[in-house]
Amino acid sequence: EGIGVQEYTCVKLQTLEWSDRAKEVLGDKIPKDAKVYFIPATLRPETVYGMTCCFVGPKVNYGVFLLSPEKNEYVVATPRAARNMAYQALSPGWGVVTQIAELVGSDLVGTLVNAPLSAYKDGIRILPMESLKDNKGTAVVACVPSDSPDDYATTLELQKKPDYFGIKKEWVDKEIVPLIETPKGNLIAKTLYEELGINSPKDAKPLAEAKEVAYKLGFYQGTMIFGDYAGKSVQDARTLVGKQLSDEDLAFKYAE
Ligand code: A2H
Repeated sequence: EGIGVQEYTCVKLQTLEWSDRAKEVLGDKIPKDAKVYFIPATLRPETVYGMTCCFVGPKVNYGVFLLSPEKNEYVVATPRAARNMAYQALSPGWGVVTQIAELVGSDLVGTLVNAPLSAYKDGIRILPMESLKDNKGTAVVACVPSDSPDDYATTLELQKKPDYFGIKKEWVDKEIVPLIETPKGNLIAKTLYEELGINSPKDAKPLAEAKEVAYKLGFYQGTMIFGDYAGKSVQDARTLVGKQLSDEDLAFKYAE
């Protein structure tokens, strides 16, 4: 862990339909008409257009926490993230954490959520990512396989063994739409995955290298080729999409 402060954008993916297992665990704990959001923490808000699913750690413990009593809004996050949020005006009061339910990541798999600005207007699924860390961000990750090598690697793994992971193949079989033109083409994650001979999400070393190279080429030298800011540099689009999402109450900033 570094010593700097990392500022994330948490995108609000509203729950449309809970998985069967989540319904069992939640029972009648979610208040009527409440909105419950999965809130992936991202450093690349300009990539929301390419979200194909959303990851949780299957063995990670999550809670459902009150975000805003006025708006009847709740979030799914780790207790650790909820505590941090309580000191960033992202809870009912300063330092106040209100938890209404407790679940394990695997309970959440299959839940259907809304993905703002993405190509998938009918929603995307919550899917398992075994390499996801429980102590970073909200422990919820937006899957953007076009631009994140980790997301690409997990997507391929889930596509190979849907039964093993207890998911439906169509939940993960989504077209990967190019979002960003880079000096190494417009599907940087796939290109690096293949170039570095990566075979699975467990290939930690080459994946770390791919992540670094993808960030350099995508974030610093990339140009948007999709969405409202096509033609703009990725760095400009990052600010513009971030602002658009917060203006429309579709995201908030979270630091740790
Ligand atoms: B990024 P840093 Cl397109 N476990 O968002 C594992 N990974 C996590 C995580 C967790 N608990 N919480 C966040 N992340 C991921 C988009 C993205 C990201 C793209 C390209 C690169 C990239 C879509 N996934 O990150 O350690 C999230 O994935 C590469 C740096 O705080 C988040 O941003 O620097 C990033 O890691 C945060 O990593």
